[in-house]
Amino acid sequence: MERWLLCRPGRRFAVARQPFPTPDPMDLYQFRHSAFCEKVRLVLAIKGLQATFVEVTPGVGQVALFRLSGQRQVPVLVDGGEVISDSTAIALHLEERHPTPPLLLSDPQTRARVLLLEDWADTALAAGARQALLQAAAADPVLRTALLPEATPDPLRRLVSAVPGGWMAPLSEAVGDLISPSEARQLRRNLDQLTRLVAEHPYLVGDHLSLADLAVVAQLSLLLFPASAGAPLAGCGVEGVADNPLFDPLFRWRDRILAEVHRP
Ligand SMILES: N[C@@H](CCC(=O)N[C@@H](CS)C(=O)NCC(=O)O)C(=O)O
Repeated sequence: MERWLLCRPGRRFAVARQPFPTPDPMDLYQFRHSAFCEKVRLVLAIKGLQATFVEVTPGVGQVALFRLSGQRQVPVLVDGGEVISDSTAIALHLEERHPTPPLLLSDPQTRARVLLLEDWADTALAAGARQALLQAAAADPVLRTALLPEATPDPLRRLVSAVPGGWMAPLSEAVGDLISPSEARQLRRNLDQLTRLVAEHPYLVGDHLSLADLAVVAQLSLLLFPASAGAPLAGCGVEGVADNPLFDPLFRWRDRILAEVHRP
């Protein structure tokens, strides 16, 4: 069946670790640079599952996504006959269908810690990281051009890149996307706490990799893009965070988790 009505063709690729195909083909509707989509890709990768990644075009693609899933946000996973939206719901669905390796850990207390930390990553950390990235992109033409949807026509891409950074800041402010000084301080405090946690323990909860680690790692990708983001984003990030030596151990931990998941 043709599944390309939603999105521009050309971006289908699969997680490569699984030696055997899963019984049901899965499609992940995504924005490539969304941290919530990255979280789902990490869950798929650690479980060795294959999925076709379908890049959704912001706007027009989301109308079709609404028809598919009843809402307009990515990620959406289509697993056989089931359509699941929201990264947490997708992670829980995959955990139930493919319990190995377990990402919620076994005992109820540990599971509760994993889910609480995952929710913190998806809310407070996600909001801070997104605002900090938008602010950085407003000032940096390379960053904001690289973050444009892949379907963006070249003339518009050139136009966005040509706008001087200072001109974008008031626009960003007008739509309430700029991070306030107190939010920026809170983000740095939270990153500092995370840095301390990972300095003492290889994983955020218990002795094994869990959904909490993957949720935090996914959001950190907005602050310092990992190698998997590709050129020119890989290695770029939010000034004051990505280039802050205090956070080096945190991003080294992030890269170690990505290596464990077999992702660059
Ligand atoms: N709680 C959702 C959040 C998903 C979300 O915020 N998705 C963003 C991309 S990062 C989106 O689709 N934004 C488009 C829109 O809201 O129209 C999850 O965990 O999946």
